[in-house]
Amino acid sequence: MYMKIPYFWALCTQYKDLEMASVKDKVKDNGKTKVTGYSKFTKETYLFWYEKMQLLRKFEEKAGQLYGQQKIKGFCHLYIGQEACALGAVSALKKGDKYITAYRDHGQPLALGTSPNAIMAELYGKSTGSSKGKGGSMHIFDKEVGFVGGHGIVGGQVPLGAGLAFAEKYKGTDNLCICYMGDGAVRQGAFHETLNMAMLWKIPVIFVIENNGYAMGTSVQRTSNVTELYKLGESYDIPSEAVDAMRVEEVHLAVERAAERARKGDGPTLLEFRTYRYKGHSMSDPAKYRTKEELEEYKAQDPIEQVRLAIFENKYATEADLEKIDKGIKEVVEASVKFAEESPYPLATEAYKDVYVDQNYPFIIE
Ligand SMILES: Cc1ncc(C[n+]2csc(CCOP(=O)(O)OP(=O)(O)O)c2C)c(N)n1
Ligand SMILES: [Mg+2]
Repeated sequence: MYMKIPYFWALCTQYKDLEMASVKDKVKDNGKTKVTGYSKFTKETYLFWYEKMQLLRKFEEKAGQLYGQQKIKGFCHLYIGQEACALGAVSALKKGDKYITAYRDHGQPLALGTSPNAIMAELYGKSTGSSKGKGGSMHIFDKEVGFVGGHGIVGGQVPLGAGLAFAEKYKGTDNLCICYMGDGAVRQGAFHETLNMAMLWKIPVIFVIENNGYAMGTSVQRTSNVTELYKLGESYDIPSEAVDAMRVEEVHLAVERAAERARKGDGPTLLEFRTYRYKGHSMSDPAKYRTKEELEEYKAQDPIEQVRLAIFENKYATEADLEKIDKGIKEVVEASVKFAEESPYPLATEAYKDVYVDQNYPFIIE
């Protein structure tokens, strides 16, 4: 059974009972919510968001094209439309914090500052890639920026994320782990076991459900009675809230609140980021299970356009300034393609390297 009303409007009705952090800043303008000011955010923050979100978008638009030309092979899941989910977290957290996610994993490392060259080379399967060409699109890793993958098993990263956070608590740091997952992952047993233990042990982890409405072609409504996913955290006494993740400011504020709780020793928070992916599940998905109107309703709330609007409203930059940023991004993306194309494939002798930490692991046959 498919939804009777467009998904977006179903979400709006769900939003109305929620206390959104900056609701006082919003006014109604011809029925559309318009933000008049998130006063705590500076010009630098807005320009950081704009530049990085554009980088994510342009990088992935290029990756999509290259996939079509069969230059990129294997799986490729694009994050287009969900950019605010990564950027609002990066601006709210600090160096030393860990990030982990599923296979839709180009956005977080790009937002954190991993070189676009290393990510593009990984998509090409080249030895200069962030996982030496052995991971591909679903397995980007970058220890330097705290990005711990890139995981292909739905929900598999959830216990790993809690484990990363436990390690920080055990070592006595004030770092935390932000653990992203899709709406499909919350129907996995491992998710529930992890939430239970994380709250019991007050582990400094922020669980983020990126609710983009679908797990492959299956809508949230078709998998459970519980469609307001933040409520799942409440069964484990975890402070939980839904967030309008088409607005990077809302993401930042929610992550900031969760981080404060985690660093104080109060344990996990569950955030349901309400978002949307503009493209199909992966490159081979024509997305026939949803309507054009539904997609357009989300595009009208585009996270980058909303940041652009806020920049103009606050006079933080002119159109010409943003065009200059866009031009720079285009060059960075083009350079990453050149770098990937000119890089060598890994040698066959690399196949057994970096598989096990223990060099004498008995099953390695040279
Ligand atoms: C344990 C497991 N079951 C099934 C799959 C196949 N699979 C890959 S992605 C996916 C959908 C997951 O959707 P969601 O968690 O909502 O993430 P999204 O793709 O929307 O980001 C499924 C079922 C898998 N990778 N792992
Ligand atoms: Mg999903």
